[in-house]
Amino acid sequence: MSVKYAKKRGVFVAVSPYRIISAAHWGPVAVETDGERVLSSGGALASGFTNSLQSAVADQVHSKTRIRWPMVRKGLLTSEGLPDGRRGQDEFIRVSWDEALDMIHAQHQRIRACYGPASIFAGSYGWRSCGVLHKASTLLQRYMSLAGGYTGHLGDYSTGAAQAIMPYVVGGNEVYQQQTSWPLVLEHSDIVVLWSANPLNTLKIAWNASDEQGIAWFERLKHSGKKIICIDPVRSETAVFFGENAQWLAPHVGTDVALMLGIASTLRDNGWHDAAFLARYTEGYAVFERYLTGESDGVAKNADWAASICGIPAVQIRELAKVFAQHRTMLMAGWGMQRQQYGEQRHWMLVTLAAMLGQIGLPGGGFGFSYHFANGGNPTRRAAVLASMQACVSGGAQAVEKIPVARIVEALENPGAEYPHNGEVRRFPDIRMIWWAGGGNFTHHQDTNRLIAAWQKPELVVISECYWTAAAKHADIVLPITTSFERNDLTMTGDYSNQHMVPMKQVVAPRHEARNDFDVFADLSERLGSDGRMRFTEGKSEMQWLETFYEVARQRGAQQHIALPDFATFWRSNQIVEMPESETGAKFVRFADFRRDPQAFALKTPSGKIEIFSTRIAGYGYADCPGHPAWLAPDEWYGTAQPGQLQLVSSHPAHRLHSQLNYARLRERYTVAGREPVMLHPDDARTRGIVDGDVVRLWNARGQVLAGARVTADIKPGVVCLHEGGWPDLASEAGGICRHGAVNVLTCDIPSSRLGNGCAANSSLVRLEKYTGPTLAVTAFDPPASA
Ligand SMILES: Nc1nc2c(c(=O)[nH]1)N[C@H]1C(S)=C(S)[C@@H](COP(=O)(O)OP(=O)(O)OC[C@H]3O[C@@H](n4cnc5c(=O)[nH]c(N)nc54)[C@H](O)[C@@H]3O)O[C@H]1N2
Ligand SMILES: Nc1nc2c(c(=O)[nH]1)N[C@H]1C(S)=C(S)[C@@H](COP(=O)(O)OP(=O)(O)OC[C@H]3O[C@@H](n4cnc5c(=O)[nH]c(N)nc54)[C@H](O)[C@@H]3O)O[C@H]1N2
Ligand SMILES: [Mo]
Repeated sequence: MSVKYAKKRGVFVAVSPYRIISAAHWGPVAVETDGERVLSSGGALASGFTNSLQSAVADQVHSKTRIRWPMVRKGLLTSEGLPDGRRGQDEFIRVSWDEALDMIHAQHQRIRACYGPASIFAGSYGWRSCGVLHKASTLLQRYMSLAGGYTGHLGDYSTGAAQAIMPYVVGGNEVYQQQTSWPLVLEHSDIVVLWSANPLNTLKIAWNASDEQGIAWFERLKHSGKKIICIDPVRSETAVFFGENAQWLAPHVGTDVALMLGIASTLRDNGWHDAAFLARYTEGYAVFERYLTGESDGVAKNADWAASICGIPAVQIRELAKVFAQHRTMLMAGWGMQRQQYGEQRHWMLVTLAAMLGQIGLPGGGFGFSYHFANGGNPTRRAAVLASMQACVSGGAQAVEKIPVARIVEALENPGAEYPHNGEVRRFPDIRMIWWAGGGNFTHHQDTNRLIAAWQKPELVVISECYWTAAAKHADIVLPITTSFERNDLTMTGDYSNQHMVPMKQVVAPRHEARNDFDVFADLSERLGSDGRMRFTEGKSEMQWLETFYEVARQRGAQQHIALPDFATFWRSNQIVEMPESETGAKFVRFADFRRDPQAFALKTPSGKIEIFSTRIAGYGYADCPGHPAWLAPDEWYGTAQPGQLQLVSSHPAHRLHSQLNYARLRERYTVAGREPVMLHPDDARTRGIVDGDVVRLWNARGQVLAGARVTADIKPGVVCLHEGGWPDLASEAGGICRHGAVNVLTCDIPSSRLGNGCAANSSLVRLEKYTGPTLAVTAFDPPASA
């Protein structure tokens, strides 16, 4: 269907009533518009599953929490450079775009001249909207590369521990790599274990647009007659989806390594481990075996020992060892269990267990760390893949410094201090300016009260946002940015499959004074010098960039005998292009080459083999990450809980992406008493006099939040689950309580270890009681009064 356009408020938009194709992390969407407003939206692929997130476009565009125009905090206007007042408490004043950009330019130049490029933090981590052009954080970094460099970030919050350890163990990160293809899993696996994985929730999104095939593969698994096991303290949406076709095992939070050791020990004691595989394909098993048997530390890690730590009965642990050894077993692991103190140990021990089973590199056997993410295992297509915007202008500066992404508060607190990271000694930069574009750091970072204190230190904080998030409310300068439905872009679907190419066509004109990140940074680049704009934009408009990225795809496609129409025809058609299937993609088995010929296809580890003992890691001498996988008891877990304390997990939410869409009507599906729901077991509710639907207070030494009680037997007693991404709503009265239930007010901000320095949010204890204080209305989604 071709779309008719008319000029409205200076831009061409589709005319009424039309169905426009666009996309989000949650897949391609068809948006119905009258040219002025979004009327409705839904999935544009026939995937057979309804993804709730796709219905939210009207709320995204028309939300009353949109930022309408540039605003400046009063304390900055009254004393530029030496910020006055307190971020988060000051009034905001409306300014024009030119005033805002002039002010940013002047302060940016002053700070850069005084303290150098490392003082400017543009790491700006986050799930900005998808698209190959309007990549908020990339555009920020592109502008900063023109300005002379900046401090960037290392790693991510998702897999900070696993992605750091895996290269030492198997030579690649595993978490963002294609998995053994689903058709082979369905054909060959007998047992599928979902270890700390909840694909029913987490497959709703991908880093590009989701190709939406993952849940259908799990649906086929459900009816395959194979044995399915879910290991999770929560009976997750996935365990519920499998119903009686799956077994649910609920260990104490953070104790999975003990459970895996108990299984490993049983394998070894019965001679069920694959000694030939270990000898041929691994390095250092003998050292690990001395730990397993207790020869090196006096503690045998047998099933009884494991049971006393993880809470799964020893008979069940022995049974797991037996069935794993007797069948083709695929260990599919998610990432919640590595977002913990000593998180590196989880996936290292899981690879070790898989190595003992000897099935790595066989179809349907071994391990897979991305079946729950971005539809890993959905076969890779033969594809014409789009090019995309780069973070560095030609001849520009790269990041001059980087900090592990989840150590931002530690960095703000300790400028100039040395810290260990992944075998190096690094030094924190002295950060004086922060710019976030495309991330929600006030919802994503741990220990919000500690963050708020550290956040007062920089001389300038700029936030580019579509909405009045908590970060925007704690900024000096707030810039209103378009949503992806107010601009043109392009995306592939499937981070691994490249299944489709999708036009992301502008649906409506920008709301209020919102502008594209691209145009904001182009204007600022012009202020950097006479050729600044030209170097940033390369003289291209939005549509010219898209045509450039498309032409690259067309050339890549031609090499694979895929013919794409010319750009104008493609764009006019308003259609998704599906890429052809690939036989090699469908037959892909992870580590098959290595298994076939371990010399010719040696892994990128020092020994070329799977490293169960790593001489390199042992050489770092980290107490929190020894030379082989080990059980290390965390500071906050079941074993250290005082009477009344509960283990807190902050899993990823079903009806939003982190904090995105929290303001949308989808809230009605999950809120309890108008707040974030907290899952707690009936036993824990009863002893506290709590019934389903009550407002409860959760607290620890770090902070306190209100939430709505969801009393359910779908969680292990002693564990509570409050999903990540709820918007903070900290009251200045009532001791700073969060009225809404933002979990990071309660989580601890410590590194997973000094190897990965990853996020360890899931190692936190809390207390919980029925709330009896004054009624506190939720104001998280209200713009500041002055806005
Ligand atoms: N306790 C706890 N905390 C966690 C986690 C956990 O499991 N537990 N998980 C962690 C993980 S894995 C992650 S990935 C992080 C997620 O943290 P983030 O990725 O930072 O979270 P989002 O809510 O997706 O934030 C994206 C922001 O970008 C804005 N945005 C969208 N499009 C654009 C655009 O085009 N331009 C601009 N300027 N802005 C845009 C959105 O409005 C939103 O505010 O959270 C981490 N935090
Ligand atoms: N709908 C939706 N999908 C998403 C996201 C979203 O916000 N919403 N976020 C996306 C992003 S950025 C990421 S990184 C991924 C996150 O993917 P994951 O990190 O895998 O997701 P989580 O929900 O944090 O954790 C998965 C499961 O681990 C369990 N778990 C927690 N602690 C433990 C433990 O100690 N042991 C065991 N065995 N299990 C434990 C949790 O209860 C949860 O069910 O999801 C992605 N997909
Ligand atoms: Mo993530």
